[in-house]
Amino acid sequence: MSQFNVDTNLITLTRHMIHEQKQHPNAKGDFTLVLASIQLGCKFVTSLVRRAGIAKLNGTAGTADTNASGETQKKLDVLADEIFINALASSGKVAVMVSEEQEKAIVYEDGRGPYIVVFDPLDGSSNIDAGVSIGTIFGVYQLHDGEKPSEEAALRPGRELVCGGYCMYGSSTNLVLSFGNGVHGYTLDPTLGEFVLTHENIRIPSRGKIYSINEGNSIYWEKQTSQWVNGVKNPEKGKSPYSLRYIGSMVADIHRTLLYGGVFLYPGDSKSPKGKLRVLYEVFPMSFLIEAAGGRASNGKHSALDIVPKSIHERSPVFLGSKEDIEDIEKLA
Ligand code: AHM
Ligand code: MG
Repeated sequence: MSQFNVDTNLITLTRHMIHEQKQHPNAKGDFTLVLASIQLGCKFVTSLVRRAGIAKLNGTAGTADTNASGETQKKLDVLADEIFINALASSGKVAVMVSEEQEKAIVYEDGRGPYIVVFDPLDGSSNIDAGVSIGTIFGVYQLHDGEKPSEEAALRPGRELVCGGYCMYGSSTNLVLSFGNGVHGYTLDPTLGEFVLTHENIRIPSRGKIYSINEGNSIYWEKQTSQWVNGVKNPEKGKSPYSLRYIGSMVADIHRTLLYGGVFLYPGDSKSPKGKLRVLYEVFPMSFLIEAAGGRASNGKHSALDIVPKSIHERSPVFLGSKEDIEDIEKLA
């Protein structure tokens, strides 16, 4: 801190990456380039989200436009997808990309780089037009030695991620990520255009006071979900009931869960046995962060990071949050 109370020695994400690279003598800087392209994508999307209303970027892309899961695409969904694809491709280090908005993986067979990036370019689309927080979710894998780039190469357990994270476009832009050893949060300083370390080593409390779930689906819930939710709403005498918070943007709900504790649930139910959220680019990166912060990520029975996806848009029930709360839910399976 300088004598005028200005921090002149900021820890930015770029600085952190340069430091990390130095710790690995064989590192060639490839991953630093991938992360630089993700940072660029997040800054670009931030600028579009901030002026969406003025620039007439709210609303659907066009009547016929649906994504790989059959959902209507918003203009910002389409733009965010293009932004991340272009940024990642130009890094020259990404061999395979899987996006929520693309039916098939994008595969570069020219041996350009060792990385596979899975992403949901703009999650929480239903909240876009209301100005509620939305975000980008991403995960990075590395091709095995000698492995050829292909869509199948992305079908691996979340435990193999080398990096997982999200960027939340909320009252500020927050990039939260982990390489498996600790979770760090960076806030975009709009005047510098840099992500500055603001949340070092985020640890999720072992038990929380908040549950987060779309309670409108309760008539379809399975016994495991109903029993646990009823339990925290009607606790034994002397204990307080949990509070309900549900934004409907996974990124914002997970951001709160990481910082305050509690649980975020998107279970399977009689209407949608596999739930809603997609394994590769929603469940895995968030599970990776939650476990790296000391929490628990589950599909209801075992760690969500051990799921082996069979297709790129596969869904899974997911239970994420404070370790002891999630273990209580697993006991009811
Ligand atoms: P999206 O990828 O189409 O935006 O859908 C994912 C979102 C998550 O952000 C959120 O947790 C969930 O859908 C909310 O679903 P619901 O409206 O069924 O509660
Ligand atoms: Mg999504």
